[in-house]
Amino acid sequence: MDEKLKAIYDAVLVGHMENVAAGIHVALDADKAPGDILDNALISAMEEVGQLFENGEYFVPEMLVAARAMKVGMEILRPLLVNCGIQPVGKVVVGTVKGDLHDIGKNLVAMMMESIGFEIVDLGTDVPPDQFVASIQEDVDVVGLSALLTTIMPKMEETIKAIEDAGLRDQVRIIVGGAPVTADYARQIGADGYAPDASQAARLTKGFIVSVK
Ligand code: B1M
Repeated sequence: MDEKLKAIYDAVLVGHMENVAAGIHVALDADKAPGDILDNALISAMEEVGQLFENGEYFVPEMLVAARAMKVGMEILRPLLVNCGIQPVGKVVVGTVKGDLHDIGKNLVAMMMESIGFEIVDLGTDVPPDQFVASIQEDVDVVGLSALLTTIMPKMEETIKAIEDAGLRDQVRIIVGGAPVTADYARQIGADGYAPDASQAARLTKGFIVSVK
């Protein structure tokens, strides 16, 4: 790997925000293309972070600091990428369902998805079914529902039902997750997928896009 990109990659892996920003400025000054920096430094580093997490070598804190460092990089690159005409991989609406205020896991899921190139519409927490429905514009590919409270899980089913009732179910894939949610539960309520953690949620979502586009 090019040494300027490697410096950014290594800084993301250890979550060093200042070094990510400095590394990107050095790379841009050396005429590296923003898309090259995005794909071969930021995104590839986050893919490794996801792998380390799945292997049990990284835990939530390491993933969070890496995702934040990645975000710093994205903020520098985003306007340049827009100018280059680089399109996001796809668009994902995420939110924690009605009645549930937990957002740390959902934020991590959003950050991991953003880090591999998705545009994210984050509806926040305590999101009622009709707000999810209203967020589904033509360009939305995937809706991600998060819940941490067992008592609130039925709101996921209600949200999926509301999307169905609005005639939008065929337009989007729906994935669900959160500590009490299981793959069986996801099937039972008619979701298209379940992911136990942020890294697998990002991978699952990318898989949907690759299979469609
Ligand atoms: Co609350 N809380 N909490 N809480 N809280 C839990 C979840 C609980 C397990 C604690 C306990 O009793 N042991 C329990 C739920 C029990 C249950 O129903 N199973 C609980 C409770 C009961 C409550 C209150 C009711 C307490 C009260 O007021 N009596 C209350 C509810 C408020 C409400 O939501 N209406 C409440 C409040 C809070 C705080 C506000 C204090 C705070 C939330 C702060 C915040 O989120 N901004 C809080 C916290 C921090 C927790 C614990 C300690 C940590 C949750 C967390 O952030 N984990 C939690 C106990 C615990 O887990 N040890 C607890 C870290 C996070 C990275 O993991 O969210 O699981 P997680 O996300 C993972 C995966 O689940 C997955 O990926 C993430 C990253 O890998 N994932 C997805 C998540 N969403 C996904 C979506 C996907 C795919 C994967 O696709 C779309």
